Amino acid sequence: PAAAAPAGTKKVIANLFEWNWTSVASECQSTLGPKGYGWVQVSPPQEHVRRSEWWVSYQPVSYRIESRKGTRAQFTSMVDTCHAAGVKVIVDAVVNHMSGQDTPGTGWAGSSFSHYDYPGTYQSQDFHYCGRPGNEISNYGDRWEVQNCELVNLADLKTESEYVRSRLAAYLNDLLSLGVDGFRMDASKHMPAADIAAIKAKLSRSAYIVQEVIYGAGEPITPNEYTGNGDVHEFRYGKDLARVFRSERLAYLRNFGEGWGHLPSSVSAVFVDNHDTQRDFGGVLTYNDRGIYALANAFMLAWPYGSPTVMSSYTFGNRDQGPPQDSSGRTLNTTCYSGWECEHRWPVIANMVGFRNATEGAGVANWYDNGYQHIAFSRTGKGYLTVNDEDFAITGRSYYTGLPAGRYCDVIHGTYSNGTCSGPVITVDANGWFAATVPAHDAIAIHVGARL
Ligand code: LM2
Ligand code: CA
Repeated sequence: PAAAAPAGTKKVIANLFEWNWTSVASECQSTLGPKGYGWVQVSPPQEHVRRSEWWVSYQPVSYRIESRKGTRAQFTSMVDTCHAAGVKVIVDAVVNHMSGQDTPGTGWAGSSFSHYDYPGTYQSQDFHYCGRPGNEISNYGDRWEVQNCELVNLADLKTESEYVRSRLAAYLNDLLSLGVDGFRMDASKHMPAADIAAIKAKLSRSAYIVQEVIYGAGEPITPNEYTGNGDVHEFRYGKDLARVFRSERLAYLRNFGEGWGHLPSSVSAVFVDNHDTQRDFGGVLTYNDRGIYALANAFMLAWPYGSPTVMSSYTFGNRDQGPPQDSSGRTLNTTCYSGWECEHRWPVIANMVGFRNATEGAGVANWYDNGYQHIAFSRTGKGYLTVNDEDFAITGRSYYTGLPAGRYCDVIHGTYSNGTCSGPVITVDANGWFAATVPAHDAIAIHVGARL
């Protein structure tokens, strides 16, 4: 059976894209743990080619845990620190391929390599040479080609071979021995689901698995094929959500998820944007959309579909630009709001993680919409969200929440801590109603975990 969404009540994942290990560790302690994030997803930790772009991480040259993000010792200490803060660690695992550089070189940690030769790890017989032009994938309508040719020149591993499977499993088992809790399986579409299953079967203990299979209309390889191995990223979610916010009606969201043809909720991993879609997919909502981006994340965190990941980016001008780094290429420590966006810290987003945790397991009730851009719903007995994305304030309305009477912190505008609320307080009456004004492009959220 498919692995469930990340286990435990704290299921929200923060994707600290390209953060170095030291910074991830301190973030677990200072923010992720305290705010209720259950997981942190980190960028690929293995040795990679030496260049400045972000995507060097996706060009492995060996499985030494040495990268511009830090050493093996720093990685290990990060895992321990995050665990101590109650945060589990998901590693982005690059297993479909090795590097894509045509000229030989030396990796980050000094391993020499050439295309199709990684001394001590893989040799030429471990790769696919599909025989199509440049050995390159060009037709996504051809299943065989997508899985046996090269994705942007990246040396494509024979994941059907016993040796390759064992070598990949040894890498993943090494990470498990350091305490890692789960893997994002990069480029999963480019490997048959059965190959991933075979690698998973060689793992020394259970781990959360989330597979990257980008849905493409009409393509023969579908996300559904992979659900037997674990969760699968639902790329339609962020695309559809962006379209709704940009050009349609929030009222359409009343059956968002399975009702839209998305994967079954129990195996679906969702996000507003990720490191690829914020660069390449045009149209998804990103940090550049500021308030609307926060509202979309608030909706994702309040809506009980799938396992949500909150993206955390560094600021970039062009798509290849790497993270802030020193002259020798080491990733600099993160400084939020200066070169780094830290969306996961934005008060609306961070506070809605608490909403997600407090409402876990409760269904949707009391849906309301005005037919256009104003919606509201409760999470039965646990929480209530209303989003007004109209260009005007909604005044003089009362909302039926079904929540116990009491005074609740509006976690969109205030932070609840130690029994106090830094923002407005919403009073739910004995019949479960409250009255409030919702400004244009704004929201109100209350939940039983932030009751005064
Ligand atoms: C993924 N999932 O399936 C990652 O999420 C995505 O970010 C990766 O692409 C891709 N698969 C391979 O792991 C990135 C990036 C590419 C970059 C590759 C390899 O989006 O632009 O390709 O990583 O680093 C770059 C150059 C490309 C060149 C290739 C090989 O852009 O032009 O191909 O390196 O040298 C000739
Ligand atoms: Ca492949």
